[in-house]
Parts: sequence; structure tokens; C-alpha cells
Amino acid sequence: MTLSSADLRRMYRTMLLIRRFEEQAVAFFLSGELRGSLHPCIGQEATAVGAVFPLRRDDYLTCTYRGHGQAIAKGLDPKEGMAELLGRRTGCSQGKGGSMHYTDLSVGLLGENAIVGAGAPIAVGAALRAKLDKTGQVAMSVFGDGAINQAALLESLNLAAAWQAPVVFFCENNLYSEMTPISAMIGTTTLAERAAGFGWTTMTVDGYDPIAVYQTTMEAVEHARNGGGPVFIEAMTYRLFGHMVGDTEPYRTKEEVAEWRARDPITAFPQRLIDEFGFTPNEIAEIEAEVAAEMEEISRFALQSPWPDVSEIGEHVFA
Ligand SMILES: Cc1ncc(C[n+]2csc(CCOP(=O)(O)OP(=O)(O)O)c2C)c(N)n1
Ligand SMILES: [Mg+2]
Repeated sequence: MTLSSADLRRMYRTMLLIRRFEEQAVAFFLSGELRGSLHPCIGQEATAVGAVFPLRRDDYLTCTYRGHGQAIAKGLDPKEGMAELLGRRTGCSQGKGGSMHYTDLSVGLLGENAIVGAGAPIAVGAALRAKLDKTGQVAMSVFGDGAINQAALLESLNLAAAWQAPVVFFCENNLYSEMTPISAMIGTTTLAERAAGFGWTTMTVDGYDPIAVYQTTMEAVEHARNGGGPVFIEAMTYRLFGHMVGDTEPYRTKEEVAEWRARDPITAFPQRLIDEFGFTPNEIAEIEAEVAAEMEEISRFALQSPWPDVSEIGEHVFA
């Protein structure tokens, strides 16, 4: 599974777009344009892009309130994503879902979810349908380490194994569930060994290495697609930002954050593209300029979009 120069370029461009998109979202939050709460995936872009790029457009995806990066990597139009954050009618959920409820069926995005672990049974259901209808689709559920004790997730682990559903669970182990360190929550060393106990194939990967995440996930997706049954991936990652905007981060040390920041994929990956893959500094600068121009367009579109009308308040609420 070698990645072409075009693949690597697209990978870095998407990671950078996600970083700039979320930095802009934080700025909109602080200026009062964005209401509610915001949970950026800043620091976890390599994990997001590496996990989602192996999926086909018609494969299914569920993710969490921290899922802006995965949604963009899956093909969600970032203009619609930013408009959704600002509550505008042009948003992917017509401005009614906000930051934690991105949905776009046209790219297989079955939804972000604010309820920890709640995306897992949805993905297993989608995978079961794909299996019964022999469509060749795979479903992926992305969740955090904090979901590992949720009943819905444990029941999903069991049923997916019993049904041999074509599903990939992608666990972003960023070492914290909100403000609680992982060591205070489980007695095993890894989360993957939990899944192994249910009969899943398991894999672990360095979530700060986008190429490793891509290759591991591609293997998992092919395994599930070819009838091999469910696969659980545990990716070790870290958020360089707080749990949400406003988090004062009393539960971790500045030294710990600095250690991970030294490996920040947004700076490490372009350097690797130059050192290992023959990219020139000019090519990297060109990508940065492209992303900056796209971000201006994204923000302009969102700010200029209309608000939903009060008369639409009941639409898309009940079937
Ligand atoms: C069922 C449920 N219980 C509790 C919460 C409150 N809560 C919101 S985020 C969060 C932490 C989840 O951590 P993790 O799954 O590791 O994801 P991360 O935020 O680290 O990406 C919790 C407990 C919730 N949203 N849903
Ligand atoms: Mg976590």
C-alpha cells in the first residue's frame, strides 16, 4: 500500500485544512459568532485523516462531538461545516445541529454524536445492513477512550462479533476522558485487548503518524470488506488543545503537553514530506497558501449565510 505523491499531498492538505478550520472555529467562539460548546481535534488531525482516507465515499461513518476532522476527511464540504458551526441554514444539518451534530448522508456521514459511545450501535446496524444486502460497504465508528466502559459500546462489540459485521471501530486513545486519565478508568493496559476478548481482530497504531494510521486502517477496512469480520483499532493520540474551549486543563502538566507538541503532526509531517518523500519547501508553501485562500472563502460563506427561519423549527425533527 504505497501512497503516491498526490496521495501524500492530499493527506497533508486535508490535515492542514482541518487545523486551520478549527483554529478559525475557536476564533469564532471567542468573538461570539459561534454559540454552544466546541471540542476541537487540534493535535489529532493525523489520526482523523489516516483513519478516514481508506474509506470509500459510500462507506458509513459515525463519530463524536470531536469529529469535525473526520467529517471533512470523509468529504463534508467545509463551507457547510463552518456554516453549521455558526447555526446558518446552509450548514450540513441546516444550522440546527451545531458543532456536535454534523450529518451528511451524501458522503456516508451518519452523524457526530454528543452521547459518548452512541455512534457504535449505529455503525454496527449500518454494517449489518450492508452485509445482508451484500453491498460491499464497510461502517466505521470513531470514538474516544472514554467510551470503552459504555454499555452501548460493549454490547456493540459483542453483537458485531456474533454477526461478523463489516465494521471497524477506531478508538482515539488520547489518554483522557474529559478530565479523567485513562489509568483511573480501566484495569487493562490497552483498550484493544478488551475488543479481543469479544472476538475482534485488533490493531494498534501511533496516531501521530498519518501514514501508519492510513496503512493500518486500510488493512482493517479491507479485512472487514472481504468478510473477515470486525476490526478494532486503537490509535495512540493526544489533543494539544483542551477538552473544549474554556478548559483550564488542571488535570495535565505543561511538560506533558510540550512533549506531544514537539511531535505535532502539522509541523512534523511536512518536514517528513521534504526529508523522506522529495517534496520541496516551495511545494509545502503552495499547499499552505491554497489552504489559507480556501479558509477565507469558508469563513466568508459561513458569515454571509442566512439564519434558519423560525417557521423551519419543526422541520427534520420528526420523521
Ligand atoms: C453517555 C455520556 N456520558 C457522559 C458524557 C459527558 N462527557 C462528554 S465528553 C466526555 C469524555 C469522553 O472522552 P473520550 O471518549 O475519551 O473522548 P475525547 O473527548 O477524549 O475525544 C464525557 C464523559 C456524555 N456526553 N455522554
Ligand atoms: Mg479521550
